Amino acid sequence: MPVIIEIRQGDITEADTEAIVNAANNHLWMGVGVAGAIKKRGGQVIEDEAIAKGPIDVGQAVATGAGNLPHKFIIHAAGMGQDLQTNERIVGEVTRNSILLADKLKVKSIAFPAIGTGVGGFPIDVCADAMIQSARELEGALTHVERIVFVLFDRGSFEVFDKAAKR
Ligand code: AR6
Repeated sequence: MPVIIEIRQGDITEADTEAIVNAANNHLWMGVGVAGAIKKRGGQVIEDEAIAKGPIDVGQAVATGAGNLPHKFIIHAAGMGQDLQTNERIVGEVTRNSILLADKLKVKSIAFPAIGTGVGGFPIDVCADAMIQSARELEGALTHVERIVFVLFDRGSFEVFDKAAKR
């Protein structure tokens, strides 16, 4: 099945997808950035459920409910360990594992933030290439996921992802 890849600017908690991805660490406590926004709008219940499922290996993902958010699932993508650092290989791997988990959960649409580029300090251009490549590589291998949306908070990041997706 073909997969539609979309690049949007905005707040990921407002994404019109069945699942949204949290930029997580491997112990799954939810700090600032995307995690803070999800916790604020979805409720503490999400962090409690996530922590109970951890720790997980860096590069892996787990799903929880979405609390007060309208989504079916929050997929917590562990892009880093407790050093809060990441790299291209991990970002690619965690993107792949998050999409595969969504597919297993019969999710049709999933939204990602730019993993690692906030607290992680990872460069947005390398992130864009790694995440988009991982999404494209799964085309043809998915049963349920038909739409993958990348939601970028600021205009500059949006432009970098938009350019990477057009290559
Ligand atoms: N919607 C979309 N993108 C956002 C939002 C939002 N509401 N808020 C921030 N961004 P970050 P990381 C962008 O720090 O680097 C936490 O402590 C932000 O501008 O959320 O992977 C977690 O608990 C940046 O481009 O994730 C982990 O411990 C991108 O999302 C750790 O931070 C990712 O920034 C994860 O760090």
